[in-house]
Amino acid sequence: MVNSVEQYLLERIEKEGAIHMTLLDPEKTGSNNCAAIAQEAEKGGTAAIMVGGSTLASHSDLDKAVMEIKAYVDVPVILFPNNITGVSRHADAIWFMSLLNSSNTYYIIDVQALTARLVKSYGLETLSMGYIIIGDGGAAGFIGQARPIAPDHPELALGYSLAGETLGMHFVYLEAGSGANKPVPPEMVKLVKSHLSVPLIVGGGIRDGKAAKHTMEAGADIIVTGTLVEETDKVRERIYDIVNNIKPVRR
Ligand code: 1GP
Repeated sequence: MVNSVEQYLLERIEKEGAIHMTLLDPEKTGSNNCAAIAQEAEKGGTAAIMVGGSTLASHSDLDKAVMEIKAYVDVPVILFPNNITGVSRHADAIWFMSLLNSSNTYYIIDVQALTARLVKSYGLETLSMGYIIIGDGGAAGFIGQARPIAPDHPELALGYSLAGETLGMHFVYLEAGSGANKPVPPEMVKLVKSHLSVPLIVGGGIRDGKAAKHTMEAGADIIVTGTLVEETDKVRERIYDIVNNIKPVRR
């Protein structure tokens, strides 16, 4: 196991060009099933397991899922919190994130202030990240009270992304929303990546290797999929299809 999850991610991006992460929502998959899915995703080549969900309410389910995943996989387990409930002491790291285009200060800075002491007391590694909702953003957009950035306004996504980087965030995440009909447009990914210095994460609506490849070629450093593993019993093969399509090309 590496000493620092952030270092591990940066090294894998440097080496492989782009990497994949699997998002597991214990509320959707059932906390009992997360470990088995994570294990298959790891065998398919995913670089990390993210755990969270927009409406996740049970802290005990989160704890259980994280502990079980940790027992079965070697790749890092990173929390993707929706709220105070999204923090577990058993994870390797937490996306310490701000929903930059929320209309509510709760999701920009207040929930972070409420959880920062807890995160520190647990000794959780923090990965600071600017989170930006594109389009309606599905449940994340609704819960996070986002002012959605229209997919045909890449310059707005660029502005918020650069603001996140300039404020010191180490990662930027363009989110179309879990289960989105369409991923973040490649033109938007391309524009943001061409100006950004920190790694760019893109997720929402990516279901296969082809979509992942388009997103990677546009400039994504980290591709996140969630719904994909909820809809199949061939987790390893489906993840491999994505990993295989984003690996060979080096930028
Ligand atoms: C959601 O970006 C992630 O936060 C994953 O989206 O469920 O559509 O893969 P999907």
